[in-house]
This record gives sequence, structure tokens and C-alpha cells, in this order.
Amino acid sequence: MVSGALLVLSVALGATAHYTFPSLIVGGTKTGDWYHVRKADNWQSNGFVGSVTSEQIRCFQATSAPAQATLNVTAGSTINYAAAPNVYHPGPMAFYLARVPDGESIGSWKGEGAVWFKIYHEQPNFGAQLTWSSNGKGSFPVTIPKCIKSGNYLLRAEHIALHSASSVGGAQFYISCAQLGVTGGGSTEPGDAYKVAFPGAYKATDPGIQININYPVPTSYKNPGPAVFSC
Ligand SMILES: *[C@@H]1O[C@H](CO)[C@@H](O)[C@H](O)[C@H]1NC(C)=O
Ligand SMILES: [Cu+2]
Repeated sequence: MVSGALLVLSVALGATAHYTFPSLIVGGTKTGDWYHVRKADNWQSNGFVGSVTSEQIRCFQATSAPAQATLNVTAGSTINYAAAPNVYHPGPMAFYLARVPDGESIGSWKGEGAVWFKIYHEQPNFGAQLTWSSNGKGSFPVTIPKCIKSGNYLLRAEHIALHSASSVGGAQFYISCAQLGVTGGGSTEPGDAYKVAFPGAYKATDPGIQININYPVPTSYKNPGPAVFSC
């Protein structure tokens, strides 16, 4: 009886445990779903990207399509990316930016090529088991670096769910791209060593992507992708 009930519970959790990143929170106010964030292909299914070589690993869009609006933010300020419902799997959050080339429209720019630099990634807490502070949360602060050039950017949110990542292709990627207009920035251009392409940045066998987080309990975690850029 007990094990049957647990099985039903775990199946139900598995079905509902997926999520999206559909909106931003600015000054405590949540903006509309898929308003400043490009509508991702999982907007109904809450599903994930499983292949790091697919086109969807960039913005979770098989075909690039614009958001309804671009949000202006001041360089150096902090906004929040919202999850819906919450991030229910263990694994790291990360944020990347890509600057839209001058003269290009943010709605139609696809973010192709080595244009993405990472501005945050999450490390786990180590102990008797691995824990992630993102687990169970629905809102994630992201600070726009103060020194980057003003202009239009795509802000890519990524959560890698690692609960079944011990075999190749088992990690689940939850991704969205928001459209930002960064104002009041500086003059710093992140160097080429910080910039990666999606797809291209990750390999399915990267140690932070193919990993057994349960046994033996890891004592270190190497986030995939480039080093984090900071001013
Ligand atoms: C966003 O900032 C740009 C550049 O400063 C400005 O042209 C535009 O009007 C702003 N948009 C909004 C909605 O405030
Ligand atoms: Cu899930």
C-alpha cells in the first residue's frame, strides 16, 4: 500500500515537475507571460530541451520569434527572472547575455554565432547530499553588469535539471530568452574567451551535464560553458 501510494505520488510529481521561464519581475512587479520573454516552444508542455546540439538549446525556439516588447533596464541594476510554476528539479541556474549588433532589430536577431557570455551560474551546496538553492524557487535575481555597453541584449535563462543526468542525454535544459534594452552602460566588451555559441557551448558529456548527483555524492561541480564574465 505504502509503496503503491509513493509510486503514484512520484509519477504525479514527474508529470508536473517541468517548468518554463515566461516572465520578468521588475521592482516587485511581474510582467506578463511571454511579453518581454520570447515565447518558448515549451509554453504549453513545460517540457525541456534534451539535446545540447539542437537549435532549441539557444532560446528554446525551433524557429526564432520575437517577444511582444523589449524591457529597458539600467546597467548595474537587478531584475528577477520568474519560473512557472517553480524550479522543481535539482541543478544549476545560469544567465547569459548576447548583445544585438548595432543596426539589427532585437525582434528578428537570432543570436547565432559566438555572441553569448555568461553573467551568472549557480554552484551547489556540498554535504551528505548535493543541494541547490534554486530548488523549489520561482524567482531568480540577475544583475546586469554595470560596465557593458548600452544597447539591446537577449538575456538567456537556463536551468539544467540533473536528477537523471548520469547517462548521456539525461540532463534536462529549461531555457528562455528575454529582450532587454540596457541603458546607462559602460564601454566594456567581454573578450572572445567569454563568448560561446548555442548550440556549440556544451557537449553532452561535459562533466557538469553528464553527472550522477546522487552516488557517490559529488564533492565538486564544474558548471558547463565559459567562465563567468564580471566587470
Ligand atoms: C528604451 O530605451 C531606448 C534608448 O534609450 C529608448 O529609445 C526607448 O524609448 C526606451 N523604451 C521605453 C519603453 O522606455
Ligand atoms: Cu520535470
